[in-house]
Order: sequence, then C-alpha cells, then structure tokens
Amino acid sequence: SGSCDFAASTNMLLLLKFAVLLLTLGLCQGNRQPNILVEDVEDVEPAFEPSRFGSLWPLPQKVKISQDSFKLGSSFRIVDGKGSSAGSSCNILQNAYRRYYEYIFGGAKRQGLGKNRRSAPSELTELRVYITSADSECDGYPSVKSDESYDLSVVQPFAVLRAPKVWGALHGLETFSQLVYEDEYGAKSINATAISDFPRFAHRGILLDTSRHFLPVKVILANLETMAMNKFNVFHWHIVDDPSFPYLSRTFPQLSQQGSYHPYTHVYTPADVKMVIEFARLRGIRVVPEFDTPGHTQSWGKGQPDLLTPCYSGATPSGTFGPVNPILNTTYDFMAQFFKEISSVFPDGYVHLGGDEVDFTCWKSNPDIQKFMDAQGFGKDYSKLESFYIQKLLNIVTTTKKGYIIWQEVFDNGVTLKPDTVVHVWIGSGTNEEMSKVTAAGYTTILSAPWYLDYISIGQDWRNYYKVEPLNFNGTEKQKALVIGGEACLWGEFVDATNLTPRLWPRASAVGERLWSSKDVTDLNDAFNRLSVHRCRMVERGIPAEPLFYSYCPREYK
Ligand code: CP6
Repeated sequence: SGSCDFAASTNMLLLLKFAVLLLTLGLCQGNRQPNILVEDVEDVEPAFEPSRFGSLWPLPQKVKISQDSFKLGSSFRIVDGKGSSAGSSCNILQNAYRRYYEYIFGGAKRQGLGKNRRSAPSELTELRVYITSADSECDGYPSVKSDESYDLSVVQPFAVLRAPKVWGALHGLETFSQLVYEDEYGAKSINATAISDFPRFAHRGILLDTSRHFLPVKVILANLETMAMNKFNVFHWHIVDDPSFPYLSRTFPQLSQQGSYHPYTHVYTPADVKMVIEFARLRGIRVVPEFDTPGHTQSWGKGQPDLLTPCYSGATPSGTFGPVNPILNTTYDFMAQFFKEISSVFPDGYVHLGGDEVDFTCWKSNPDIQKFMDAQGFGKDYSKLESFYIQKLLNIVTTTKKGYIIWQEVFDNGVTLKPDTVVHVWIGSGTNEEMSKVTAAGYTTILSAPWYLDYISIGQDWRNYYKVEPLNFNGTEKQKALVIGGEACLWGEFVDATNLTPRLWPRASAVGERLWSSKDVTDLNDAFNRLSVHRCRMVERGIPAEPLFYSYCPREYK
C-alpha cells in the first residue's frame, strides 16, 4: 500500500502544479503585475546539514567562527563598556539588553547570579557594548543615512560589541544572541567568534496593509519585533486604502469616524500610532506611512464630502465616486492641512504618497473634468491630469520639509520630481527594465516587484525571493548606487491577525538576507540550513513562523 500511496500523492502533486500554473498564467495577463514566478513550485529536496555559519541570519559581511567554545557563565551580563558614548541613560540600549538577555536565557530564572561567584576558566562573563562615536543617536530616530555597522568579538572572558551608533549595536546584539546555542547538557554555549558587519542596502522594508483588514496594534508590534530579528529597518505602513480608513486624524476625525470599519474598535488612535513609532525606534526601525492618493481613496470619501470625483452615467451623476477630484481648490486645501498633520505625527524624513493604479473611467465620465482637461490643453490624456494632481501634492508635501516615496506610475507619467524622490518599483520582472529607466533618470529607487509575499503557492517560494539580485539590470555603477534597497509587500486582501505572521515569516527572511548580506551570499543549500534553524529560533521566541519543509524544532510552537 506504501507504493500505492506514493503514486496517488505524486498525481495529486502534479495536478496541483498544473492548477498553480494555470492560475498564475491567468493572473499574469497584462503587464501591470509584480513579478510572480512559477518555477520552483516543485519541492526541491534540500541537503540537510548544519551550516558552518550555524544559524546566523542574515549572514554577516565577515564571519570567523572558531572551534573553541565557552559556556555563558551563570552570572553572564550584557553591560555598557567603560567610556562608551551611551550608557545607563540610553533607553534603546538598556531596553535591548533586557530583551536579548531574555531571548538568550529563555526568561528562565537562573541561579548563582551573585556578583562574587568566580567564573570557571572557559566561561564568558560579559558582553560589553561600546558606542564609539561621540553622538550615539540614542535619542534620535533611524534614517536612511543611519550607520548600522558593528563589530563583535567573542573571546574569553569578555565578548565585545563595538558600534559607532546605537543602530549598529542593536544589530550586534541580535547577532550575538544568534551565536548562542545549547550544548548536549543544555548549557548555553558560544564559540570564539569575530564578526564585522554592515548592511548591503540601507532600505530594508516590510509593507503591511491595515486597510483591507484592520491589524490590531499587538500584531503590528509582534511584526516589528520579528523584523528586528531579521535586521529589517523600515516599516512601510500602508495604513489606509479603498476599503477602510483606520487612521484617526486629529484634524479630520470624521475620516475614520465614517471611513473605518468601526470608529472605536478598528482605528489607530494618536496613542496607538505613538506606540508603534516608539516600539519601532527602540528596534532601529523607521515607520514610513503611506497615504495613497489620488486612487485607492474610496474610504476617504465617506468622511470628506467633495474630496472624490463624482462619476456620471450619461448626463447625470451616478452616485458613485472615483479618484480624488483634482480640479477643486478645496482638494488642495484639504491635502495641505492633512499632510501638515501627518508630517508632525510621523517623525520619519519620508512619507509614501502612493500614486499607483489610478483608474481614469470616472474622470472620463465627468463633464466638469472634461471641461478642465480642455482648458488645460490636456486633450484626452488623463495621465496628464493625474500628473497635474500629483505635482500639486508634491509641492504641498515639500513645504512640510518631508521627502517622499512614490509608486513607479508617478515617474512613468513624467511628473517633475525633486532630485531626492524615491521611486518604488513594483511592476515587472527580476531583470527589471524599470530599474534601468528610473536610475538612468537619476532617481533613488527601492524594489518590490519580485517580493509580493501575499502571493502564495505550494513549494519553497522563499527560494525565488532569495535568488533575486536587485542590481541585475542594465545600467552603470552610478545607476546601481541609486538602488537603496527593497521591500517585501504583504497586501492585506487575504491577511488579518489570524494568518499574518506565518504568511510573512520566514518567507520575508529570504528578502532580509538578500538586502543585508553580501552579493555573493547565494548558496541556497546553506541558506536552507541556516534559515531552518533561524525559523525555529523565531518559533522559540513566540513567533508562529511557518516551516520551510518537513522538519522539527527542538522546542515546537505552543
Ligand atoms: N493596493 C494598492 C494593492 C496593490 C497596489 N496598490 C496591488 C496590486 C497588484 C497586486 C498586489 C497588490 N492591493 N494600494 C499596487 C502597488 Cl498583484
């Protein structure tokens, strides 16, 4: 019966593959699609063998691990190094010491914490953390320019972590915690190690969508925690969209009053937003909010009359609404007030202004819009009207002293952009034409096209995310230097608190390593073996990250 079962399951798998292929081909009609690959749906049998890099993820730039191992002494402590430019008053560090101490020792009560207890000769007693530049940035926010580098040396009896800024120290603490393992008697151990590390790309983001489904703050915080474990540093908060408007605006409270799924239970209050931003800051993560206009704005219309374009059927309004109405002065007054608030609520240097997928049908139907088009000499080219709107919006946001990120369509339509604009590429394939064009025009860019993690299929799709080389496009070195990173996107149509974490992790971890580690870190087998253990570590830390393949964890999720 064993062979019979096998035949049946093989047929099942073939059928499934065929279905997946059909579905994918269907979805990929037309080119307004991110890069969704069909190869690799077969379950590639990996070679299970421990990596010589243990469970480090993402792999640091330079790693030397020796055979010599130490025990973490029973009085092991993480402490400020003498002469460090940040110490007991730096809450980023003190908070992180506590967090990583708990992760290393599993929160278990340990005996013999007494100061006088002498350490055995092969014990590690301290991890000393030194911030080496005069300004530790402890009281600031991370930015795209932050120095995230660190050096870690694990030698007896003191391990030493050195970083110019707190941001590097945070990454170094995570790395240190990843080096600790249990020997055969369950004693916490670590090998003599020398690591020198820094990120390959400065912008390493995760997009979460809180409009299609409301995500409780708890879920957002858990995700930030997991991002830190994977050295991600940007939370792209796609906070509002067509279905709901959960952002509680102090200036325009009626937006969430009318536009959220529920005005008390399904909104982010100013206190919630503050909490998310501070939780992220303590982990070296930027919060970049996206307020996407002029499309994807149905929910805005409920609390802000006259903001959206009335659609017509024939000569009369149909009662439905289209994108933001670009021909009214009141629209721009509203946007000026709204983005003034946003610029003070969100401390990051950038806001994401969207600008994607604008549907022209409603604009075309509206006689006032047609008159305006004629008067402006736009003819029948509605992308000119779209650009007219975006141009005015960009000028408004510029007065708030923020930089902006926009989806690629805004660039495609030829809008004049400030030189420091970041263009977010989401359409196209791995060898991305768009990346060539955007960087040839001199703009900074971030890549998401290959990393739409809401798209799921059977098999190890993390391998496809991992194989992406972001600089694999035609262009000069100068062009490639304009690629500051990428983002894994988890759009929310089919995602809420019940399935977000396992859908995102560890698949997003593959993107994390691609954006952090050296270009030549491409060994899929080594990645599988490190990522499997890293996945179990996330599980042990209470994160329900899904498995890569058949496997077990020493401590399963409970
Ligand atoms: N919502 C918004 C979305 C998408 C985009 N913008 C999207 C488009 C295509 C796919 C997945 C998501 N759901 N606001 C495009 C950037 Cl396949």
